[in-house]
Amino acid sequence: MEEFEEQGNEITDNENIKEIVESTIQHLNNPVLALKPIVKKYLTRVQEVRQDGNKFFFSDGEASVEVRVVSNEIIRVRLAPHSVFLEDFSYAVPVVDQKVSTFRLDDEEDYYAIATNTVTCKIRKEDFHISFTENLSQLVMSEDASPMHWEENADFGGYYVFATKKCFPEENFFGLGDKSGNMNLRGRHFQNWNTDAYSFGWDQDPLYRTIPFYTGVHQKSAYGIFFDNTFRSYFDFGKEDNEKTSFWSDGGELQYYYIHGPHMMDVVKRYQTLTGTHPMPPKWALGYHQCRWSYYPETKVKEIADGFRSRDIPCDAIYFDIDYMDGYRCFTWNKKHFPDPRKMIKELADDGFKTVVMIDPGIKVDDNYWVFKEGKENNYFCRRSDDYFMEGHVWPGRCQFPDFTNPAVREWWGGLYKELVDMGVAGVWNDMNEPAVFGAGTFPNDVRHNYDGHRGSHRKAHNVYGMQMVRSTYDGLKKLMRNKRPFTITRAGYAGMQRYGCVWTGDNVASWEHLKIGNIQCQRMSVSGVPFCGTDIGGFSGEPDGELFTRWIQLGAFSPFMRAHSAGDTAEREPWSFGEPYTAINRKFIELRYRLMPYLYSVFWEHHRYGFPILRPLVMLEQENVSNHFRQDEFAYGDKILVCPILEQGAISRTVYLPKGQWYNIWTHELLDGGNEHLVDAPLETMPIFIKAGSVIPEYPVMQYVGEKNVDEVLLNIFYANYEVNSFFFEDHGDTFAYEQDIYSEKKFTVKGNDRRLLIQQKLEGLYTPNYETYNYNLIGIPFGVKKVIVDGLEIKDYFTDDRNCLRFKSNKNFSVIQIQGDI
Ligand code: MIG
Repeated sequence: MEEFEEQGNEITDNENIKEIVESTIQHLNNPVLALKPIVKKYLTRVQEVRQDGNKFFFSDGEASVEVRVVSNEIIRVRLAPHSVFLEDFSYAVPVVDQKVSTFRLDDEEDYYAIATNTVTCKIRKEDFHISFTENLSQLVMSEDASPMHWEENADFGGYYVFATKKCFPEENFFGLGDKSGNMNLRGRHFQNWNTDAYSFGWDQDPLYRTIPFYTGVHQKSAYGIFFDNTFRSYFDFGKEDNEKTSFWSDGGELQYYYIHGPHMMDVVKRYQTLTGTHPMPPKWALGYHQCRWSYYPETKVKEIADGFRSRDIPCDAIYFDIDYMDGYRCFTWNKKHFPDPRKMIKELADDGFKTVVMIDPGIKVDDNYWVFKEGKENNYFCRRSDDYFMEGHVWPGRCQFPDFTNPAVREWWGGLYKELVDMGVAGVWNDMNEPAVFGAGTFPNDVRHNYDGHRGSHRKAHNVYGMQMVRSTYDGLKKLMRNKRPFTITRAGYAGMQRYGCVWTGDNVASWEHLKIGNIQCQRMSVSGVPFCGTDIGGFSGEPDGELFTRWIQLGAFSPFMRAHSAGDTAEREPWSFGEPYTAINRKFIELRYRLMPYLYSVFWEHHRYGFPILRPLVMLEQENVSNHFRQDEFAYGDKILVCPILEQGAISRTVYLPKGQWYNIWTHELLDGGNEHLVDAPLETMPIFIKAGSVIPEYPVMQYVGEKNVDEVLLNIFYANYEVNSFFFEDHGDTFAYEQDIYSEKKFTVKGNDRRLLIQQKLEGLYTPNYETYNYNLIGIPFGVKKVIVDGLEIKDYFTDDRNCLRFKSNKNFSVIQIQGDI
């Protein structure tokens, strides 16, 4: 045993001994490692503290810990085993420091305490345990179970780093982005290593994206941990030990942010203040997208486009998967299948279709191919540590791969889209950027990356490769499109990826189980800071029947990103492929998507501007109700609409839990009390959808694509409530960045009713004036006989009650107060 040096804490507790013995045995079983001593070290007693502005440095004589007050609610912790911190650089968090009102350090007998107005971070002197307490309730939100520790990595340099925290009884966990299986993460173990996971299964791990951020909820309160480390990382939520939660990684710095709630919504919003929100997408991107591997030749594309228009099924985008290229060479066209792409794209655009094309990272090794030549001449491709190029086989055959972690490469790559943009391409789809390589899976660990000047091996850069690719795509398109909003979609990514594009969940399967997986995945991405997400509607591989496809379209109508996609070897898969009654139902739900477009667009704005997620699982609506920690089917779409997809074959009804408050069934207008479960009818032509009482839901006329028609009037659906509810309605030009200069209109509606009156108020803000003049009202659920309608003091005679018992009238869009009066 003498070659095993145990330094640091005197290890008395059994758990730690078990851990050491186990890692020792593992170590001895590995013939390479067995020759070297392992050194597993723990922080020991705190010996000194030093303050530098909002940073506090604690030392045990050898190792140092930095505790940095980022804001009143966010505190960052970093560990430096030999007191030398790594350069402070992160792809996820562009700017660390935010506003803090006050903070102070207290030197108590047993601990140091750094307190902001909201939270206190305590560092126990005796053993360096770190904990976070909510000031108001004195509740300990998160607390070390053992001190932070590390192990040298003799092969690569650096350390394996570990944090182990207490897992409180009844504590549940949510987030981590791209995971399959149940929403609640408790009792499970996860790994983050971006992986091309074709036809992944329930609970398969890891998948395509890495988002090392989770929210813990216990004692009715929530907090978050963001472990900003790009190496292969691991999370254990009480699996190995019911009372411990740990996270660790194969290198890099032990650096994490504690993010305070107390509500899960606060945690996610604050996480987005660190990693950013999604920019406003071009409005058309919220429409329906049709994709296929692949539509070619041109006649096929036209046939699909005509198929939508001739059947009056709305669609905004058509995708070109890899086969549009010449021998899978990115930025080229197969001239046999697409003799005049410019003309074709123009014709599609004239018919209201946006063209989205795929671009992969693998560049064919071919000295007659300009992209390869430029990359080679400028040394833009990734190299192995012994200086050979990183080569691997992908679709084009032998390929080399740009190092997207190099800013010069990103700039170059962004410019390569010029010709496509000139031709009229409106969006770009980045695939295979885990990065995926046939056979090997991905790059070997020794591949070197620039990492924006903070050089490293593929171990460090792997998980950010895809994010840096889509970043380069997004930034390049933004320049080329002269500040029109780009549309980009990526498969791989890392925390913060939402600043550069939307995502789809990868190669799913046409099965009912995958419909469930996808429903949870989109919600999980949403509470992990990535709001603009969707699944391949219908399932990528395999064959859905009409029922499954229609149920998937219904769910997809409420996914922030709505795209049907299918693999090349499957049967035709357009919304009309299954005949009636499916075609009509699919049309009805795609139309619903377009009718609700102004609502979705407003919800997107609330995300972009204020950090609210678009999809909100029930735990986020009512975290204090522990049964919601286990409910994962129904979700809120924005804060006004509750959706419960039908996930079972043959179902014609299902139970739905409605959160507290009152809810209108969108189909029947029946008013139901929340805080309960209800059995709801759901024959194939409907899906349970509920609107919160008091909501104002703006609606546009159905269009075959966004912008097809001028909006002459906006329909305001107003749902009566006997309490006060606020709603937002956002509008702007829809495709520029003028909103950054405050050129938009934000309307706030307040609805308040009693048993004889309903009051509707509107407040206008912003510098944008929409073109229409009129609101058309549809008032639902008024419990009294209407005697008077008064708009801004003037009585309106022109109102009526329609056959669904809704009160209908019109007014100028600039009203301030409407009063609906019953008998006095
Ligand atoms: O090796 O481009 O996930 O959406 O259709 C497969 C062909 C490569 C994987 C993507 C899928 C896409 C397919 N791609």
